[in-house]
Amino acid sequence: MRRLKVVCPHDCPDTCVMTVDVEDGRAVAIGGDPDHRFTQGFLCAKVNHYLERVYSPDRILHPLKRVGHKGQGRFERVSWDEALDLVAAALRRVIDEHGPQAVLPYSYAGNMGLLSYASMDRRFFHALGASLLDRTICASAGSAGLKATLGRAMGFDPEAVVHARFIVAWGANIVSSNVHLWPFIEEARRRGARFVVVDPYRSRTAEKADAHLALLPGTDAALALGVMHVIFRDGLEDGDFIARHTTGVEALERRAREWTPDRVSQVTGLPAAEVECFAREYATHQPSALRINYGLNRHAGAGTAVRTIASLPALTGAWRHPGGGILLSTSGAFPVDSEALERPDLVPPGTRTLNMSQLGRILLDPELAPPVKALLVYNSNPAAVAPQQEEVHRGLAREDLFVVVHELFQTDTADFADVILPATTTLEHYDIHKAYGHLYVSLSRPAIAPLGEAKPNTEVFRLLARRMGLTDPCLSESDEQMARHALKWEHPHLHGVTFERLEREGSVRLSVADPFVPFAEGGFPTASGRCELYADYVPPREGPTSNPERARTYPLAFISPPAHHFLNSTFSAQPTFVRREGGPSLTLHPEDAAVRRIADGAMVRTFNDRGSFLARARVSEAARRGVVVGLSVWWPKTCPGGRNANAVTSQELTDLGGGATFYDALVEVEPAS
Ligand SMILES: Nc1nc2c(c(=O)[nH]1)N[C@H]1C(S)=C(S)[C@@H](COP(=O)(O)OP(=O)(O)OC[C@H]3O[C@@H](n4cnc5c(=O)[nH]c(N)nc54)[C@H](O)[C@@H]3O)O[C@H]1N2
Ligand SMILES: Nc1nc2c(c(=O)[nH]1)N[C@H]1C(S)=C(S)[C@@H](COP(=O)(O)OP(=O)(O)OC[C@H]3O[C@@H](n4cnc5c(=O)[nH]c(N)nc54)[C@H](O)[C@@H]3O)O[C@H]1N2
Ligand code: SF4
Ligand SMILES: [Mo]
Repeated sequence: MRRLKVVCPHDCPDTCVMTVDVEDGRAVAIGGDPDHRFTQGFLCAKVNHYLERVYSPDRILHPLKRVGHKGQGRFERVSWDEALDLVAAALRRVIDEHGPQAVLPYSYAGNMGLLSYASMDRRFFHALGASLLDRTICASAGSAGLKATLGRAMGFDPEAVVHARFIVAWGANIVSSNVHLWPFIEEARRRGARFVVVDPYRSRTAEKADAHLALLPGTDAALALGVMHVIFRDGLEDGDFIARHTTGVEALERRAREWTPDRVSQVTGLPAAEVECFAREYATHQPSALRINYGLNRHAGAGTAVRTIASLPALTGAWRHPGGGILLSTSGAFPVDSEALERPDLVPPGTRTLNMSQLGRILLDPELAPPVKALLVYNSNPAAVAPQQEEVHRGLAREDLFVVVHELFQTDTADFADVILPATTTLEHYDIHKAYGHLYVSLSRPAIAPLGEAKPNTEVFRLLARRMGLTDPCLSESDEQMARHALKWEHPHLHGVTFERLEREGSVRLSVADPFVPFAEGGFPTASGRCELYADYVPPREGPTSNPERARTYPLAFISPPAHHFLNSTFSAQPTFVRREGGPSLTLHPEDAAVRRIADGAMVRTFNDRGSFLARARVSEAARRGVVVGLSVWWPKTCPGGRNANAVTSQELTDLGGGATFYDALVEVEPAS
């Protein structure tokens, strides 16, 4: 038996290193790497069962072509040669008739390895001249907000949170979606830290908190303005840090003056006393750590909210201390060479960019010129995860749209395919990983041979490039060649780190201080070199207080955060996890349930003018009044009625970054007949 190490590729801040025991070419056991400082020897509730996924009888192991009508899900096995010929012929036909921009890639973070996420695929589409995809479905509003205030997606060293005295999980369900941070928070609490959660829903993380501020969705910036109000009113600011390392304090202070705790209370639905208390504790307990996350990123004003909240630590000087400051993503600390990986220089000038959060609109737009005629989907399941599902499904069902899906499982998206190509798991391919929740670079080597005829993303696009007669030498580079150029090795954060060392050690911490205290002495990577303070509140498009007219018809704010045992729509059809989650549900407050005559366990219909879905009611105070919660993301075809939470979400975008607004949706709920 051999023990090997591979990296978990899923869209999760923890990027764990796992151990895989292999016997006669078969993986027989899996675990968290005990030697890795962030993984700490354990995996999450999902990936603990990874071998069920790798060896699932439901895996797609051979190329398939459609035999039934679109969306019906009837396919027949073909050889790789035939599948590639079909795809190449269709792409040629589309390009001849409509030009290369009628081809659209659609991918996201099903696999976050640097090679699997964006390397040969991008080179291929760039060389082809395909439309570009703006990958906005998750993090773009927050990235834009963070960049505006701090200059880059960076924050406190997550391991240093043990030193914090006051920790806030703000729009962050750490126990479910960032579980390897939890032991560090527990250690801080053993040392006396207070832990507060800001979340409209009593999540698993909120259940464990010292205090839970259940505000209305999308009102976070108003809460932050209230905190600033109290800081200035009571003279709790760090004048020295502000003077030396920030710009814009006067305008910020003027704005904050308008946000009395009473006004904050009206907008957020929190008692004014709770706002006061939170503000005073935040300002006076140092180091204070704000772990903000994507839960507060899915509203119309999300970019401004992150920009505003990211201004808080500079006001109190929290950045001075290990574990102090704010953290959304560590990804900006990694010197990734995306020019080398993706070759944007190959993009023909004038190529258009289409926003992935509006896929339905794009596919149904009669004016789009050229129309999208070929869609190549990989690392993503848009029929489940993209907003406004009716439009997405109608678009994917277009008879004149050629759809290729590279997948491991027969997802709802794969049901719409003309050609399905089988993909490998992380155990079966090579990759190199950064992280967005810690500071380690890791190399992942195959532990077992690909199952059936499965191929990794890089190989699929190498093969397609050849089939399409594309000859740029970069289109035939090997995975290892690309990995060698994936990082800017001469960057100071990689001082002393080489590719060879990575090969030897598997996972290496960036050569930053330990603990890393990025802005203790200022040095913000903004244009001014200072933290660019800013504060404003952009209300949710569909909030009960911000859009009372729409709220008359659809009075409840709907959010659909990840279920504990799912990872977006990955794992959502794996029997163990379906059993544990117990079927699609809608949590609503007892008072909201009572006026609608909804009993716990009853089937309910959640609807608005965009669509509807069915789920079982969970009547519980875990949802605050006026907010209903549908833990996600279920596969639509496994839901009663064939639709999931995204039936009611909208394709409108965030203020900054063009992000999706999944949690900005008003709905009504009724008993299902
Ligand atoms: N188990 C599990 N882990 C995951 C994922 C998963 O699906 N399952 N997904 C991965 C991915 S892609 C991402 S982006 C992250 C997502 O994980 P997080 O970044 O933690 O984001 P969410 O779970 O979407 O939301 C976190 C919390 O924010 C709350 N929330 C919703 N609206 C608001 C709001 O307006 N304000 C505030 N303050 N809170 C709000 C939600 O109720 C939820 O409890 O996790 C990753 N990890
Ligand atoms: N209602 C609602 N909708 C949401 C969210 C929500 O909280 N609520 N969350 C949003 C967020 S944060 C995100 S990030 C998006 C996520 O959206 P996606 O990135 O589409 O994530 P998944 O649904 O997990 O789908 C990823 C697919 O990639 C496949 N895959 C895995 N590895 C590989 C590989 O190596 N190669 C190929 N070709 N395929 C692979 C998996 O089998 C899976 O079906 O969803 C968004 N949608
Ligand atoms: S999903 Fe996240 S927590 Fe689970 S094993 Fe992968 S990286 Fe670790
Ligand atoms: Mo995400």
